[in-house]
Amino acid sequence: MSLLFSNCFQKQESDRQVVGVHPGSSPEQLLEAALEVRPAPRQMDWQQLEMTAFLHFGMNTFTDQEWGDGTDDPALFNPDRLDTRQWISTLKKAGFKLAMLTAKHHDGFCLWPSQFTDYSVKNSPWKSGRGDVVKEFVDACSESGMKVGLYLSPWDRHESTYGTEAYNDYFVDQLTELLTNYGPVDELWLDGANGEGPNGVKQSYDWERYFQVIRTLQPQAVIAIMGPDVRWVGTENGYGRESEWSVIPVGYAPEDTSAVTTSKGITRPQINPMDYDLGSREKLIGANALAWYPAEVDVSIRPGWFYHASQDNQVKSAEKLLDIYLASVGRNAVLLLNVPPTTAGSIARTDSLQLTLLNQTLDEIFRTNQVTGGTITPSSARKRLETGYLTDGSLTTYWEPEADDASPSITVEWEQPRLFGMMTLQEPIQMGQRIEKFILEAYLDGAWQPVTEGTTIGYKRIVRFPTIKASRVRLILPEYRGPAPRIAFWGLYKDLPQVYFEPKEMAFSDHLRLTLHTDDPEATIYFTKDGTLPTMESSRYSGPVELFETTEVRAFAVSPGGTAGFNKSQLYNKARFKVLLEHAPDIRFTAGGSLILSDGIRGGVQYDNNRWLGFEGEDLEAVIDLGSPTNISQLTLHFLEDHDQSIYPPQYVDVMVSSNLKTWQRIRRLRAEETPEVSTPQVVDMAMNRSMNNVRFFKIVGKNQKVPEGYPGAGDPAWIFIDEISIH
Ligand code: FUL
Repeated sequence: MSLLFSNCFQKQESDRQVVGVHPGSSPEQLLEAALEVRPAPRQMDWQQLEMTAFLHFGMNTFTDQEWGDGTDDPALFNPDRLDTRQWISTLKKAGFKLAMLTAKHHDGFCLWPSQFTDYSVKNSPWKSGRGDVVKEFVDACSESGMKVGLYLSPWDRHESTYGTEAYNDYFVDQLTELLTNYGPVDELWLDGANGEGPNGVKQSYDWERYFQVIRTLQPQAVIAIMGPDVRWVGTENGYGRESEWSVIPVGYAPEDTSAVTTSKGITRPQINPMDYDLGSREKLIGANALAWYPAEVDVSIRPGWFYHASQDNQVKSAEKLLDIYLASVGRNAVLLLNVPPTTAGSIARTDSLQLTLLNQTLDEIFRTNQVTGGTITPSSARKRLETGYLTDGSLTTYWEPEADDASPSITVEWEQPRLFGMMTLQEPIQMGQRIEKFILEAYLDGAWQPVTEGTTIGYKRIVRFPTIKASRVRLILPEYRGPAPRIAFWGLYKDLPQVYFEPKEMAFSDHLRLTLHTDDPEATIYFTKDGTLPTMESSRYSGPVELFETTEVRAFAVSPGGTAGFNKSQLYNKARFKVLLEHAPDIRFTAGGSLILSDGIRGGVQYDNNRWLGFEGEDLEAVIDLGSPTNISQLTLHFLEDHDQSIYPPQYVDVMVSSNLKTWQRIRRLRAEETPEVSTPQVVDMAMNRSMNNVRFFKIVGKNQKVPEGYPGAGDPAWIFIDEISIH
């Protein structure tokens, strides 16, 4: 078999970050090549940071924009209370190991006094033009041992040379300033965005030249996103892939294979980071170069990347952040969480509060590894498996079964049963990535039973599953690359006690019997029914609770050790009257029953959010029972209109009344007002204003129509979607 072992640019490191493969290699040869790929030292260091933070700060902060166009006046940038120490100490306390600042975003405004442009802090009133945010940032980092990352946008909407070769010189000059004057930098983030500059022209970026400059000036820095060391995971929602390979084909053309090593410098990997599968065995077929190219998950704690006061109440909760942590760090990636400083120059209180809570939560969960207290027995071991090898947190001590062990597994057993709902696994990735499948089983009721399973592990994999109690569990590794799998770390942890509501959110007519559960049998549940936050002083749950009115129930659980789970809340709405439907809605759009039509809450514009009742091609016919003779002045029906989904309000609605449910008298025909053509979904009200005394029964008949001419699906039966009938 022929492999071209290439050492990527840094010859002295003799690393195997990129391994070239001859075109036409067999699947076995490709697999063997994949096993040879190793992280470069800089990638190894970066991967172990686990939690890194993004700080989007700049002109956009002050103009309340996401993408400035490069024309905003430098005078607008005035962070007179800038407190970079507050940024770094907040992030440090929350467990972040690297902070990355947007030294220049797409608007081109530089947060340091670059000598190559006037569009920078030196022309802002801040510190009379003598300020330097990059310097204050790196100083704060070095004071507290935080690693430094810099984002420098290649797309520049201000710089006049953008779109010409001179811009590549400009970019290199700026990189050189940043990598020479501010001490060590551990990550350089080069975004691929390539829009038009001020002259309406796009730039052809000289990536290889940029990479050379970075490698030369700061060889320990990983080059992310467009660079060869760190890959964008492919989403910005915080969720990585379940199967995440760090060894992937990088798509160099065959004639380029040598280019990853030689005078041409470092070649940019050619991949589609958004592919569902990047590194499976099937994906390796046809590859001519394989690289260690691990994933980074970038996501913002707020909807935007920059700070906007209008998003202060949309900060992700610690509970959501925990989920993101599990789906990034826990899926073989590094988390890059954006926490944008405010116009006041600091991280907002809401954001830092959620970060602190996240940190406490991670501490709680991962403090006690249950595997530590158990007796470990491997199916076989190449060397003796010393105590602690699997739990000491070091990647250099690991377990490896004999190569002839047909079903490698490790068992852990305790004298007393343990509770757990999370598992962490790590491979010693300094020797590559091998595992393709793992299974966790527990010995319960006299037999081995599956608990959870997964595919890749890589640097770290965390899986969450419903809490179980067992005194013997085993980890089976049925599929792997190479002669044997290797495990460097095995952790089993107790999850936070979670509260479940039964039934879930719903409308009820007379009363509702609510039960609360927790997956930790020893935990205590506290709850409130008045909308206030529950504490350990609140009611203690001891059995089903009867609800007679619309109620918001809030609850949390506490384990005997004092570990509290997240607060959960559910709203139970008492329906104001009964609605009986002549025909049932479509099975997909029942919203849990017709009571939802009178629960006092309108559906919003999303047709499939489980609040709307949907009827396809048939009329809507409903009888309303107000319970007793009532004086009313208005009846309003709320329908949805969403042309893409063929949802239209009825052609007309007949409103009828009755005193005996037998004879009906039509009192009004309602028509929807002609609305101007809208492409976005909207709620359409059809109202009858009329004072009536002593009515108890109404009937409404909504005439379904065909999708009108000129709309998608014209001539087909339309859908009627209704939520809420309001009667006053
Ligand atoms: C993107 C940019 O366009 C966004 O503004 C943000 O900086 C994000 C992290 O990268 O490509």
